[in-house]
Amino acid sequence: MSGTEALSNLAREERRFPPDPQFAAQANVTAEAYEAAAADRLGFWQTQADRLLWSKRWTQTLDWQPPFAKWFADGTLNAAVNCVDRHVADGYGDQVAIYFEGEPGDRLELTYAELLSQVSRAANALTELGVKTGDRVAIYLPMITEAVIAMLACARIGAPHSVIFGGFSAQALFDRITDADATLVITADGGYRRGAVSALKPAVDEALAKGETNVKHVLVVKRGGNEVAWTPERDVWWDEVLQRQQDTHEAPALPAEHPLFILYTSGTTGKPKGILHTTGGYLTQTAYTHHAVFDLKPDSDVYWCTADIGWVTGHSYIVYGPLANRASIVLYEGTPDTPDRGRFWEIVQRYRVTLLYTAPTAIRTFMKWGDEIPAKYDLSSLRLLGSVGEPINPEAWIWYRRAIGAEKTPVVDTWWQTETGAMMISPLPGVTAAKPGSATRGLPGISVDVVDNEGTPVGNGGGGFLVLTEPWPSMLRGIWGDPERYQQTYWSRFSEQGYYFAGDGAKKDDDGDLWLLGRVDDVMLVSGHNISTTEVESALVSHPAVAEAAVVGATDPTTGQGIVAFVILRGDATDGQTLVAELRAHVASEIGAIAKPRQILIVPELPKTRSGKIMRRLLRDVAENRQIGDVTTLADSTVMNLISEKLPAAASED
Ligand code: 6R9
Repeated sequence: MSGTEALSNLAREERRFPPDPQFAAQANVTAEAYEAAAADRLGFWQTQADRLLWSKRWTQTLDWQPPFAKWFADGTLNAAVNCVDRHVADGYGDQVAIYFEGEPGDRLELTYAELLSQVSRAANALTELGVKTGDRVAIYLPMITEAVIAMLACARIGAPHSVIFGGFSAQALFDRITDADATLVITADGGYRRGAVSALKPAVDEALAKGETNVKHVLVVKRGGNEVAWTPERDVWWDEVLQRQQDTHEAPALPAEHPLFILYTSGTTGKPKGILHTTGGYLTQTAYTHHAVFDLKPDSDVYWCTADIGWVTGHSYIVYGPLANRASIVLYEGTPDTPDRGRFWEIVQRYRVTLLYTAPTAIRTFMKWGDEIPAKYDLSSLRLLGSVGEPINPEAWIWYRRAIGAEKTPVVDTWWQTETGAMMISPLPGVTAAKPGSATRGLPGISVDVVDNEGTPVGNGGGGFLVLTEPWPSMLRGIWGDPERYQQTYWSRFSEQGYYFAGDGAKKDDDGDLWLLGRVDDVMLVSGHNISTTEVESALVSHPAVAEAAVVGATDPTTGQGIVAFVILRGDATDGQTLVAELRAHVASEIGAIAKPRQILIVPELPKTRSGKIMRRLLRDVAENRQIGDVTTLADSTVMNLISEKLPAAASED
């Protein structure tokens, strides 16, 4: 990226959504937070850390030996005590901690007192099964209460968990179990997925048969009721072992830098990286950002994050941040279209959800399904909407606020990564005048910038690489077992400046607000111009016929790369050559003739990872007429066939 390109239509967005005065008047955090953090960054984070319950308060806030950070290192605390015990001790034992909604419609409410007793039993059970402080536990569960309980039980005894998304294969499980050298696996017989039981335990059995592991036991939750094979010495039923435990457990005080979890990110190439997070700094920043960005009022809000617990969003914003703040959370097991496309809105209506956190991929899908579906439900309880996972296209942002937020709720677009552990860039709902499509600026206490190739900050109106210029409390502490790769991946690109390289491109607009442009690997070079896939996609989505778009650069003999777009139409739009011509003209008028796609293919679906991110690598294979590469991380591997079938029709125009 040249760092000087200013082609963007995005950064010229003129719609502004200042906070509603009523919302601002009651907001948890005001503009003073920026000033406090700017005046004394470490002091600011100390104040936030003091919102937690420490067994021993720290004396040294930050020990920074680049790129290795220790936060609050001589303090001790217990993450589970912070998320559960402390609320019960403060008299909130009867408050609902989890509203669980199973996909088939079964429901369960768990109060903080009940959660405490379950977590204590589970902690005792882990101990009985030989798990000790420091041992790693793999968790491979559906979205059920036991997933939260298992994570907190591990945290309670100081056994770092490694949650593996329930959609991963036996091979992926084996790789992660051996890399983390786990001694216990917690799984279920099965879980509900699109109206049927999908088995989980067979994948664990198959994984453990693949080679040597150190797994001594497999703890199995009964959920699906499906038949499972049983290895008597090794396998134990969750219910059986929990039943015989005491429902009290004395939680140890653990050092702030004690490992809390490892979470594997696949990335686009190479073996998965085990991202390591520790306790005190991670909990400080997840709790603070959840408080500040979602404006949680624990006595009255009902908070729902729709992510899966197998991703970082589930860790930080279903479990640790919200529970540390004493939220009442909704936990939903299934898909948004089971039994029908109104399921999410039915859940919002039923539990009177006030704060909703979901991903652009879901929002664009809802757009495609049409406004009339959410319109059938009472969504008036909602008072704030959040987005995470990909850049949110301005039109999707506007749709979200209008069709879901009744044109009144703040929308917070939150940028962060598995590696950052918690939100880094986001509006503050009571402070920031939001711009659709911009994550706006670094949160209080967070230092971000956009730099050019040489690591020099670009001015307003410029573009380049997103970097983090100062350490932050919830930063990854390394890649499990591979300090070299940690240094190489994140700290070598701008080693001279000592910046963390996020791998994303970004732009600063004339006000200095940030516009995230996706992974730098996805940036296209057309006739010497850097064009981001995000910009062209957002231009396409701003056309009324388009619900979703994915754009790639394909080798082109004259321009270096040519832009190829894959487009999903909205529910009522019709396919056709006139439309394709219209879309090309639309992109030209939104961005400039240089960004006009060489080809536009109307497709029924797009290839996405299991966490909902578009896999442009596979689309590049299609666009360049290559054999399609590795599809194992696709959520639905049949999607590529649907797209390839469309290919012959995709003649290029002019
Ligand atoms: C939390 C999460 C991280 C990557 C990140 C970026 C993209 C996430 C975004 C966003 C633009 C946002 N990303 N949030 N891009 N705007 N609000 O998604 O973590 O799975 O590790 O992905 O996701 O490209 O670098 P993770």
